[in-house]
Amino acid sequence: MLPPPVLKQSGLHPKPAGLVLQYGTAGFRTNAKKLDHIMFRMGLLATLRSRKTKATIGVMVTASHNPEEDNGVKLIDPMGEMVTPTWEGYATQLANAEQEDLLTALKDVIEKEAIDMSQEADVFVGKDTRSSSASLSQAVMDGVSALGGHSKDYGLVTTPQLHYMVCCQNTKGKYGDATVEGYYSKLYQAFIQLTKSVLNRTDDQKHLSVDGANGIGALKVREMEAHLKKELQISLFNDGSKGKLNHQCGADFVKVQQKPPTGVEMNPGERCCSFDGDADRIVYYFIDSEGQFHLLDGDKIATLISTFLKELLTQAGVDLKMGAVQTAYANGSSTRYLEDTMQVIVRCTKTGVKHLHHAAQEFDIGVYFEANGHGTVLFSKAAEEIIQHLAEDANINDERKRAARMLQNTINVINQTVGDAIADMLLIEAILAIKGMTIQQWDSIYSDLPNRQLKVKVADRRVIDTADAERRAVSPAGLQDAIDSLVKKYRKARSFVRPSGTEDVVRVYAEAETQESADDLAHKVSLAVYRLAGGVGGEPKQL
Ligand code: G16
Repeated sequence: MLPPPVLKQSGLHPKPAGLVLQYGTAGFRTNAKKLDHIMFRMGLLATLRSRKTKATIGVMVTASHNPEEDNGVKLIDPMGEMVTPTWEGYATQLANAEQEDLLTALKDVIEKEAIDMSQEADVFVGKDTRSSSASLSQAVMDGVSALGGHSKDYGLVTTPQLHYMVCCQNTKGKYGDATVEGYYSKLYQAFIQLTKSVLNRTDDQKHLSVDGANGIGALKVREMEAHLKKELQISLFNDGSKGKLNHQCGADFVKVQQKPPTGVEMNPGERCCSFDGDADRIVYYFIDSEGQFHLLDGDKIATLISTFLKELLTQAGVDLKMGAVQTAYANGSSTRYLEDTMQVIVRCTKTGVKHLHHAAQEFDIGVYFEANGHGTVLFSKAAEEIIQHLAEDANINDERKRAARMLQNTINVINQTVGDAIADMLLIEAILAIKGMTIQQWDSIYSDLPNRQLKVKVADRRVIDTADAERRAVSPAGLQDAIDSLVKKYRKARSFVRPSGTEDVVRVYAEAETQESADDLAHKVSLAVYRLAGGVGGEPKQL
C-alpha cells in the first residue's frame, strides 16, 4: 500500500541512530545538521495530513528567532492554523522512528487515521533565509513526492505568508489570492482604506524604522515598499546585506535584552520596530529625549489594538464579545489595564501561538498576543457577517457606517491565520495615524512593571513540569516552594520558570516594583533552578 519510493528515498535522508527530538512550541527545532531526516519525514506526514483533510497543508522551514546555525519546521493546517495536537504526536513518532521502523510508523498513522492513499495530496512549502533552508526544504519536497503528493515551492517567504497561502488555497480564494502579490495587495488596500481619511500627515508621521533581523522579513518589506506608495515611509536596517541573522538584532533580542538592536539609527521620539527571523513577531520601541529606551512589546500592541477595536464597536453600535489572550509572560500592568480599565475579558494560556489562537476562537473578537510580539486578532464568522451587514446597511447614520467600514478594513489588514509582523505593523501604523497618536502617547497608556527574563542551562529541561498555564512548577520537588518564598521578599513581585520549547534552556521570568528587584529576583530564581533542576555549565551570575 505504500509506494515503493518511500523506502528508497528515506534511505537518502537517514536518521542518525538514537537521535530523539521533541515536537516543541512551534515544531521541531535544533541545529540544522540534525534535521535532514526530520524534514523528509515531515514531507511524508504533511502528505498524509493533506490526504486526511482533503486540503492543502503547509510546511515552513525556519527556526525563527533561533541562531543562524539552527533550523526547524512548522506544520500548517488547512485554515492556516498550527497542526492539531494529535498530529503533533504523529510527527514525534515519525521523527523518532529508527530507519528500519519508519514504514511501520507510517503505516500506523495511515491505519489510525484511516487515510485513503488514492486521494490527491498537496503541500505548500516555504523557507527562511538560513543557509541550511534550501537543502532542508528540498528534503521536505522529497518526502512529499516519495508518497505521491504534489508540492508547490513558494521559496523564500515569511512564515505568516505561507500560512496565508494555505488558507487562501483552501478557501478557494475567499481569504485572498494564494500568491505573494495577492498578499501584498490585500494588506496594502486595507491599509490605504483605513488611513485615507487621515489628511495632512507629515513625512515624519509616515516614517518608520524597521529592523529586519537580517532575515526574510527584511526581503519582504523591500518587496512590499513599492506597494505602499509612500503612505508609509520605511527606513530598513539589518536587511541581511552584511549582518548575521538575529545576531544582536531582531524582536527576540530587543524584547529579552530590553535594549535597541545594533545597526539601527535611532533619533529621539522616532518610531522603530523589530521583526524576528521569520517575521511572525514584532515589537516597537523608541528612545526619549534623555536617551532612555522604551519598549512597546506584544502586551502594549494588544492594548492598542483592543482600545481601537472597542472604540469602533461602540461607534458602530454593535455588541460583540471581545476578549484578550495572553501568556504568563504578560506584564502584570497590561493584564490589570485590560481587565480593570478596559473591562475586557482576559484569558491566560500556555506559551505558543497554537494555544493562544485556540483560546481566542472562543470570542466574537479575540485579540491574542504573546509579550514577545507574536499575535493577531481573530474575528468569528458571525462577527464578520454582522460587520459586513452594517457596512452595507443604507439605514444607519454615517458615523456607524464609517466605523463598520473601518472594522472591515481591520479584518482585511490583519492576518487571521497567525501572528504576522508585516500585517501587525500596518495595523499599528494605521491605528496611530487614525488616532493621531505618537509612540510616546501610546507608551503612556500604562506603565510596565520592571521585569527580567533569563535562561538557565540544565542537563535535561524535561525535569521541569508546569501547571496553571505554566505559572507554577510541579516538578522538580521543592522548586515552586523556593520560588514562592523568594517572590514574597519583593513588592508587586511575580516569577515563574518553564522549559523552552524552541531552545535547550529553562526560561526564568520575574517582575517586581523596581528593576533592581526584578533583576535580583530573576537571578535568585535562576539559582534555584540551577540547584534543583540539574543546572550545568556554572551557576548563573548576578546581572
Ligand atoms: C515560537 C512560538 C512562540 C513562542 C516562542 C518561544 O516563536 O511560535 O509562540 O513564544 O517560540 O517559545 P519557547 O519559550 O517555548 O522557546 P518563534 O517566533 O521562535 O517561532
